[in-house]
Amino acid sequence: AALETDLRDAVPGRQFLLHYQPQVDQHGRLTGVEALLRWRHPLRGMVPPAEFIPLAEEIGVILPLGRWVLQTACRQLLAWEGRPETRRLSIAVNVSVRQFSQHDFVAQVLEALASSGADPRRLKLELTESLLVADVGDVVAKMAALKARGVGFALDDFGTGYSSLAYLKRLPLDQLKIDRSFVRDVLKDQSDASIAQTIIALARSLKLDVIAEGVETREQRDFLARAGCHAYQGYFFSRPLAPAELERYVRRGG
Ligand code: G
Ligand code: G
Ligand code: NA
Ligand code: MN
Repeated sequence: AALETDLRDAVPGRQFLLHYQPQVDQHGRLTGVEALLRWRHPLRGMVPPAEFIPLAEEIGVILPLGRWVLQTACRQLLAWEGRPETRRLSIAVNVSVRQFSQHDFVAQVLEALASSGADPRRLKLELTESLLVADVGDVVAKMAALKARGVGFALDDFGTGYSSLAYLKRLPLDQLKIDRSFVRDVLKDQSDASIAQTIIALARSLKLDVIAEGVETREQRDFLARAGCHAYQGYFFSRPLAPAELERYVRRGG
């Protein structure tokens, strides 16, 4: 309950901040980042998202917070567009079901883009399969409206939810993200290896990009590369970084 009060009172921009985790291609070159929310609590220190996102969803704070995340990511995009070494980076933003389900969600995203002046083609929204318990027609319509402006979509944590392939076919997605629970034991567990290979093959046949998250070792990366996955995110490349750290990472050349 104390955490709940603090969450209601926390001011985005003061206690919340975004970190950015590098996403790289087969050559290890940085192509974009995933924005990850951090809560710097005045007494508790850094509270991990797993501890406050579910609570923020439950009490509705996720709505103003999610709006702040979109605005902040778009402003960051514009700042990076202004420098040659970061101008091509994309930012992937996590969108909660509750946020996406708002009737004005499309307007919120367009407003964040317009007020920042960021290029919509550099913004990617990460959705989860849990969205598909809602009205799929509404989901598809919102996605189509944003895609028409150039915004991209990734399906996060793919394989952990309950979505059917029939739904998957209807969504105008750009990318599948292989959940890190499959990547973790991909070298030790034959089922995880098969699942990862199947997701990669599925993405390829649906003409979607595929990225693996939670890549922690060279061996995992090599296995995924052999299976046909050429985009990665994980501690092997970098943990999530504050903006200044990300800029240092870029200057070092990854
Ligand atoms: O950073 P970390 O790996 O601990 O994040 C844990 C979870 O919190 C992930 O599932 C991630 O998708 C979620 N998360 C991180 N940032 C955001 C955000 O800005 N909005 C929403 N809705 N979820 C986020
Ligand atoms: O899917 P989701 O958006 O929840 O994933 C992002 C989360 O995964 C963040 O909390 C991030 O800190 C975490 N993460 C990123 N890379 C790795 C990794 O290589 N290993 C593990 N265990 N977690 C990671
Ligand atoms: Na995510
Ligand atoms: Mn994920």
